Amino acid sequence: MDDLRNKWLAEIAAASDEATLEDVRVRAVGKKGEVSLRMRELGRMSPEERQEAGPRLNALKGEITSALAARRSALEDAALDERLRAEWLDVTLPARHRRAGSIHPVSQVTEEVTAIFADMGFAVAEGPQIETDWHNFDALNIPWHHSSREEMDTFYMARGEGDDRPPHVLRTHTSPVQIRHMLENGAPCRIIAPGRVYRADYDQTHTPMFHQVEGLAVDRAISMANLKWVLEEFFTAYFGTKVRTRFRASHFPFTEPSAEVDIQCSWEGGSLRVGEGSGWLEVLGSGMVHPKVLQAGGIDSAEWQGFAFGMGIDRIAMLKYGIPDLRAFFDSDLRWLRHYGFSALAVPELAGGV
Ligand code: 2NL
Repeated sequence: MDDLRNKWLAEIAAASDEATLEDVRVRAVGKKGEVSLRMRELGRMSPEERQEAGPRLNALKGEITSALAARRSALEDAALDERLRAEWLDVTLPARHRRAGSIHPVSQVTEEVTAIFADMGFAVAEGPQIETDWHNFDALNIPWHHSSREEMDTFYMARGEGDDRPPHVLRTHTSPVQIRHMLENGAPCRIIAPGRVYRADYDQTHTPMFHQVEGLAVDRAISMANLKWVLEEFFTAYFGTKVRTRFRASHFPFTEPSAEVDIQCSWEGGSLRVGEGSGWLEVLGSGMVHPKVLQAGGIDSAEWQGFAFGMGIDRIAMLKYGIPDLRAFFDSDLRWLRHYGFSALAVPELAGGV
């Protein structure tokens, strides 16, 4: 009995993990374990022998069972201590540095322009960047022989043999968005159409993709005077200082009369300042919508008239934020983006009250 006791207590003490300990338990006090087999032998003993051996075997089984439990809990404690040691983590350490992205000047300025015109009751209209040549040219009274239609200036979509769909182009201005808006919504209307436009042109001051915002207001009694007020209000809010405008007679196929618009500026010490001085800077084209364009938009030109204008977003972004090189806008150079970009958390500020 003592040999049996010493043997199993030694095995329990030597078990160094829970699997080994479970194996010891099965071999000692499991159904076919050594202690259980001994207990079964009690039946073959004389009553005297049984009286002597029975309680001792029971006591031994109890002793082994509690030794197993004690060893199991010691092993569990050791495993927990090991995890606590290995999985230690300093939650007070500073977080890993993650660089925040920035808002591109074109996005920032589009937001600013949209907010200013929204205050004057203009909604934003959007449309496809691939247009039919009808929406991009014909509806705008741009004749067949007009230079802008030539493949030198316009990106035409490739067409396969037997493709009988109308010719498509990458829109060269956002005017087709306004044509679609007129066709779908009729008059009166007050919208701006900001977005990407494409022209086959690449040099110091031109990129093949750039951004434009056009505006359109159609009503019964709208005039060039309303146009001038809206534009002066816009530039004053955009640049945060009172800005005078100068209208020069011009010509576009889609407006009659047409005017190019300059804003007041000064050139002193090589730096440009908008809203002061006696210089002028051309920033915009505009005019009264040509009756044929209203008709192409499904609007009765005997009852309605309107003004329209178009300007480059990239250009007015360069002017406001002092960005010298247009081509760098679309290089995706991270250093440029960090330098000229805006915080996503900075709400566009508007100097509306000036
Ligand atoms: C420029 C010239 C202009 C328009 C765009 C327009 C649109 C419709 C009808 C009439 Cl749907 N006009 N847009 C009008 C005049 C000028 O842009 O030099 N942009 C940079």
